[in-house]
Amino acid sequence: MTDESGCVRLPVEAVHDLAFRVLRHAGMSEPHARAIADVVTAGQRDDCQSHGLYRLLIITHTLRQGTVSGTATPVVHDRTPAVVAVDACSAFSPLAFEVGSRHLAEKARTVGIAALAINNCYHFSALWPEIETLTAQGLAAMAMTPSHAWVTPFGGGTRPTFGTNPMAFGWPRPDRFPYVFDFATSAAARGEIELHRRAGRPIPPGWGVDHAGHPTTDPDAVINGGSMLTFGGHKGSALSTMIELLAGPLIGDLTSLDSLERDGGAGGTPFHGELVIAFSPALLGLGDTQGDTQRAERLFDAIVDQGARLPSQRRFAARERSLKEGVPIPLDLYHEVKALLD
Ligand code: NDP
Ligand code: PYC
Repeated sequence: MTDESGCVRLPVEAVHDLAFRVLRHAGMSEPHARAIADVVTAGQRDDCQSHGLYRLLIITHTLRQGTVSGTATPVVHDRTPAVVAVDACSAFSPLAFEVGSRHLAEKARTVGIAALAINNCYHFSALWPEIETLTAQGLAAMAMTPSHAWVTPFGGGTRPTFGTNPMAFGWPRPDRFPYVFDFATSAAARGEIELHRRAGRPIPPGWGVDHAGHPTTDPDAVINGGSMLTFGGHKGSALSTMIELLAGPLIGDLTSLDSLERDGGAGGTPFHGELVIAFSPALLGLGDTQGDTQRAERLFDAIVDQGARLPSQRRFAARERSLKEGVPIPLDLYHEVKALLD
């Protein structure tokens, strides 16, 4: 039943089917259940454990609170030739992205650079699936979003103020996986700390502090009353502030402080907006597309030639393994997810 690492292995389609059934059982409409199942299946397939099937536990918890819509149809507002906004109408974000990204890609191909603002969404997902949707169409792309105020600013702060605020970037590469990075501007995603707590493992130093602001490796002390730290000291703090502003007030939406306040201690998925920007290399360059591609590839070669790896390389390798050997799911997680069908 389990492999040597204690995981159940299922074909990708079976993982998707399990996620879809859990979400339908929890009351979600077919379009939302399918869009969310796509994202959490991709996370599990690519060994992105903090944003794979584990998310179903939090999504269903959030649904039980009754504030999230499992059925709302996203509403598109075509604001300008370069700007589209999608009102998620208090539903989870994946369906809103799916609808909005078609408009975004079309606009970027027409005017060179375009922005998608997703508003009023519950946001739980990794950003790389969205970035890969755009790189697959030959576009470069960036995405960012706040979350709940769990992270204290660099330089003496003790009050959680920023979200874990991920930022992702992608660059299309002909006939190979795109260049993609996607990381929280906290030292690690909240989901990583939660997984350490579930497994009874200490977190690495530098991820968080306890309620008194003392460094700790106890995930529980960080989650309950403590706070998380930014990556890269003052640089992470500034990038996190930028994300709060660009994916918050700039697009008329909430900050992580607002989101946590709105949650009122319920422990649900953060509620706010997301900003996605797409760039057309064909329209922004000077016409030498082949030369531009070669210079980009030379840069990637120069990184890997000296032994460094590209971001997403581990994830893409996990994807290839999962497609060949089945998607590994830790046994306890598998049982918890299946129990959501009871
Ligand atoms: P990590 O710190 O694990 O880093 C993620 C990125 O860095 C990946 O692109 C990863 O590639 C790359 N990377 C890691 N190690 C190396 C290395 N040695 N050399 C080159 N590249 C490397 O992730 P986080 O904990 O910061 O974030 C995990 C996920 O959580 C993200 O997908 C993010 O979107 C999501 N998240 C979502 C939030 C939300 O509000 N929706 C909030 C915060 C996080 P690889 O995958 O191949 O290892
Ligand atoms: O892991 O920090 C996180 C996170 C927040 C919202 C979704 N994931």
